[in-house]
Amino acid sequence: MTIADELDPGRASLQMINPDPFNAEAPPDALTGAITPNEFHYVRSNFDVPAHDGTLEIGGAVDNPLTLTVADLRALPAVDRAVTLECAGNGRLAMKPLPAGEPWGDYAVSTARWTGALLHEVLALARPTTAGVDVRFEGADHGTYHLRPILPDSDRDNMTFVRALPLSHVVDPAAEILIAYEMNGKPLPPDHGAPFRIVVPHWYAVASVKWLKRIDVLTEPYQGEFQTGHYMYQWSDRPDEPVTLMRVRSRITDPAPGSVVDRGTYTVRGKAWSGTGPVTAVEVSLTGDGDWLPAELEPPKGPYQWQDWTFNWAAKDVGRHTLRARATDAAGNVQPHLPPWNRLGYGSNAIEVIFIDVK
Ligand SMILES: Nc1nc2c(c(=O)[nH]1)N[C@H]1C(S)=C(S)[C@@H](COP(=O)(O)O)O[C@H]1N2
Ligand SMILES: [Mo]
Repeated sequence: MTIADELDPGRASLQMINPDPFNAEAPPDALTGAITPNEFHYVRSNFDVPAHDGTLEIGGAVDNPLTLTVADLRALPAVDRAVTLECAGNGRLAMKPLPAGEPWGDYAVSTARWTGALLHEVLALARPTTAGVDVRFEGADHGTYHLRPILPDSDRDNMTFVRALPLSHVVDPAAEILIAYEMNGKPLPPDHGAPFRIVVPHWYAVASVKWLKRIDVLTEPYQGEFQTGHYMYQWSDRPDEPVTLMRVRSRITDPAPGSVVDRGTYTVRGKAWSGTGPVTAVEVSLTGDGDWLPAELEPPKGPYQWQDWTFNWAAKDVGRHTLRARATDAAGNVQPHLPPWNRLGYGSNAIEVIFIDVK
């Protein structure tokens, strides 16, 4: 039996974190499926949903500047990829002292199937020059930033969402960065970047610029509020680092934390993912005393999406029981017991601990 069979999971809905700009976590149930339905995919926006005229301009250090429409993108070969997106601030609430920034719990993570053109094929049409270093992606969203800027020359009342990636990563066919115009088979919803956005597999989702308006090839490394101000790990004991790949993480999706169950044998279920994946092992501890027992880990359904795992748990004794889950990835990264504290609260990937009362 699974505990999910016993519990009424309740009606799923997004958990609003901030109405303006609209930021919301996925409902816990959204983590149980392979794909998160559009209406339950978490939303993280730094500004209001902008107007977008439907065109994408490509310029900077290119030999053939271009303006493209969604029809032009649709005319290119379409690629479909399920991609797990996680906000770099996901799990921030677990950090003590609590950093500034959106107080995300643990549900700013979701997996959608994105369809679009390959960014490297689109960029090739514009013919980047050999002087290119970074590629700058500008969203159509702009206005007053709801957080206090970090960079001294950021004008809080007049900001635009801009991110950059190294040109070498953008032109690498293996990176499979998409300019996506469909999410789970439907045109992109407004909150998720309509009419098109980039989707950067394996990276924290801040790299996946929504409402994409301009792409520019730069001959100098890009600096800006959302690149070298916010979205930097500010460690207390070592130099700052940019937020890039998702850190290895597992979640327990069933049983629900704090549930009360009868004695019996249960299937504990969860998800695990990593930007330096795939995940190679998930282990469960029932005592917190070093008893890491292997969970059954499913192979990845695709290269960029979370993996399922299960663990058979014999709940023999009445009382409070703790369950911990810990993932290890192909690069040898293992989840830590404590979230790696940094001043802006990114990359929180500590081992999850839940308790269940057996009656
Ligand atoms: N243009 C634009 N793109 C953006 C953002 C934004 O504020 N503006 N937020 C980023 C961040 S921090 C995250 S976590 C993801 C969230 O994508 P989603 O809302 O589709 O889940 O979008 C990224 N792309
Ligand atoms: Mo984010």
